Amino acid sequence: MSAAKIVIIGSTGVGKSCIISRLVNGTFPKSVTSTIGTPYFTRRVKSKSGVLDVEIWDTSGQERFHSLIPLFFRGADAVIVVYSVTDWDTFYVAKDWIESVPDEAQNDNIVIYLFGNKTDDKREISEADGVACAKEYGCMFAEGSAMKGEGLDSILPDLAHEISIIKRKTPTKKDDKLDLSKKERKRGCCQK
Ligand SMILES: Nc1nc2c(ncn2[C@@H]2O[C@H](COP(=O)(O)OP(=O)(O)OP(=O)(O)O)[C@@H](O)[C@H]2O)c(=O)[nH]1
Ligand SMILES: [Mg+2]
Repeated sequence: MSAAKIVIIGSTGVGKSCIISRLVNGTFPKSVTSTIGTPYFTRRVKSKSGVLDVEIWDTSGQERFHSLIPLFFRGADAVIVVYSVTDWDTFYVAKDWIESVPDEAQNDNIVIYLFGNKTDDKREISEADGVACAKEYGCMFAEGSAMKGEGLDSILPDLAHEISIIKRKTPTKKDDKLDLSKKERKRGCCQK
């Protein structure tokens, strides 16, 4: 089975890059700068369905890059939508993403995983709010802390399992590659 593509999105500062660092290296970075560009990382994940290689694509939550994010949904099997449990604004942004991802990705089967980060910090959003949101949109959910290394262990195995099931059911689109040039041409008139 070819590598699965997972894209991580959410407002700036919610901890996406730190979460990836935990998922890929098992460490929390001592210092981290806001992401520019879209680096990706690879990992081999064991799940109930066997072994799956995954690519995890980091993105920038900065507003000025917002309209570029959907470019990276092409060919994606899953997105991890991150908010910070300390900040309602990031939760509303996460909801907006959850609503728009299947359309933007042109993939109704795309797996969506909602993750509430920074549970070690002063909380504004309860776990019940997160659970209710995930239930409303039918997505997977967990919350935790990249800083403490809590709540992250099951993300990749659960996603890999779900992706494996969907990949077995649906034929792969071999030509579904990222094509920046086409999208770039569209921008400038009516893109967000
Ligand atoms: N308290 C706490 N702080 C965290 C946690 N995860 C990340 N941070 C801090 O949040 C800040 C932003 O983390 P990043 O990983 O750069 O956030 P990001 O979502 O990648 O931000 P952009 O790249 O700008 O979109 C950093 O100062 C991290 O140390 C966490 O679980 N708890
Ligand atoms: Mg980042």
